[in-house]
Amino acid sequence: MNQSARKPGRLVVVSNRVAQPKQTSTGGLASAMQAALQERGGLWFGWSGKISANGELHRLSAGPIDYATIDLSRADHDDFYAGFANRTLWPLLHYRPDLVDYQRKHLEGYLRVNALFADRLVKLLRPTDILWVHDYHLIPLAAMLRQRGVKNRIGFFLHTPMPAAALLIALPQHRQLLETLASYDLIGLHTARDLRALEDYFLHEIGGAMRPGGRLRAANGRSFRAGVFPISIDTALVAKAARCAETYEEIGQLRKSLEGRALLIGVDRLDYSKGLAQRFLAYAHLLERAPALHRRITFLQIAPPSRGAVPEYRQIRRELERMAGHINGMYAAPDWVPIRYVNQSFPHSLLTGYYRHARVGLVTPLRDGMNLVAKEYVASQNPKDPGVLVLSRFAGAASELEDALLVNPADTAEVADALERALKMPLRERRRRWRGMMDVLESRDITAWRNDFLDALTAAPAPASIAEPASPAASQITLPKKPPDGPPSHC
Ligand code: GDG
Repeated sequence: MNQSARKPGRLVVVSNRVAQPKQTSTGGLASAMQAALQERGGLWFGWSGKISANGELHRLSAGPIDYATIDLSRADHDDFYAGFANRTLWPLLHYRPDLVDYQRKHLEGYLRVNALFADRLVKLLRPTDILWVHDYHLIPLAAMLRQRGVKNRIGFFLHTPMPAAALLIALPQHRQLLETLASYDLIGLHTARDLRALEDYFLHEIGGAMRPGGRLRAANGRSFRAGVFPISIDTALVAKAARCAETYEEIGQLRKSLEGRALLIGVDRLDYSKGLAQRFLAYAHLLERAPALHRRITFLQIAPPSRGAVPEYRQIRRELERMAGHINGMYAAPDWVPIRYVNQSFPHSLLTGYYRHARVGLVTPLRDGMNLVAKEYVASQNPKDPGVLVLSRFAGAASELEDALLVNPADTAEVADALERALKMPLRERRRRWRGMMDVLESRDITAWRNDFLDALTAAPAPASIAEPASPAASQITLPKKPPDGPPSHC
């Protein structure tokens, strides 16, 4: 039995969205949280996904797990979720300052919803609970809970990259917002690069210090630990699902439709961080310079739409439709379509079957915290005849999957080279590379990830025992009377 399972106290998971029982499309993270909650007993708290005027609290229990979700008002949803979280923080955290739309009203909404979460959650907590908060939507939540007297251990995991300090300081009010991270006891990041960026920001931009034992001390006096915890997948489960999918009718139909052509596959939420436009260009580059490959390969890009309320996402959708149409118009033949571009989502088990059938997995985000598709593609392969992963250096997964063909997604010629190499790669090399990556995924799967994080959080010094001044008060973030220097809506 692992250490975290032995510790008393419920686990309380807090995330923007909650995977409730009986919801079909639960991903790896949702299953990992459900397994941890099942093991310790606990509560999962977050937004219900519904919009209503009265902020209704919904309660549901399934075995040892309680679910508590709240509705958001239209204004809260627009300012917090569609605004500050997804039009300010998301592009900033993905190195896209050109897309950052900072509006004071959105920051106010973000703080308002975090305060609403804290108000509702504090009433549900018990003194022995251990809290695990997820992602960029909830940066100031611990500070707001501490203001309300919460002394429990609170951990935070950032699922996105942590960008370089030089970029973070472009965010108006960055110090007041990001210093609230010090109210957590443990901060988990995907890679050593993300950890360096966080340390650099605290140490060199906002006057923090490194304490003995590697704890970071913020200028406001509170100290916390930050560490690298690369998220993973349920490797054995994915491998099994992919084997089982061989018998699915849909997989048979795909195989038949390919008529012996090699399949290249990409699976990504429709998001500008995923580098889909650059990927399409790289594929066009390959078709242009290797006519011998025409009719012999097919690229299937699955891209379920996401965040349709945010204008940038509607724009990328239009752009990709145009590009796919253009490439097919240039190169298609009466009996061959070079790109199959599919804007819909599929059951996860079916996806693993598609991965298994693909000779090349194309995972080329411009920036990605980890990228679980890369790991799922590897775990889905047939060990006797595995495909090749072409992976962006800027996905967190690149720090672990060194046997992939690593590329800079902005260099379309380099990506085209890698695709050609992957398509021609001898079986022996494919097997060697796959084994190297699978070893990583077998030794560090999603269960190891959650246990490592929870063990580290449980081992962190109890918050009450740390001599410290009052934690930073996120509600005290002072909004400037007039906009700071620089253009008002872009930084
Ligand atoms: C964020 C970070 C980090 C995709 N299409 C379908 C579908 N998926 C599943 C995949 C995979 C998951 O969604 C996507 O995970 P990623 O990691 O690739 O990307 P994000 O959604 O951006 O996730 C990322 C992750 O958080 C975890 O920390 O790795 O960097 O951005 O599991 O298989 N699932 C189903 N149908 C689809 O059509 N059922």
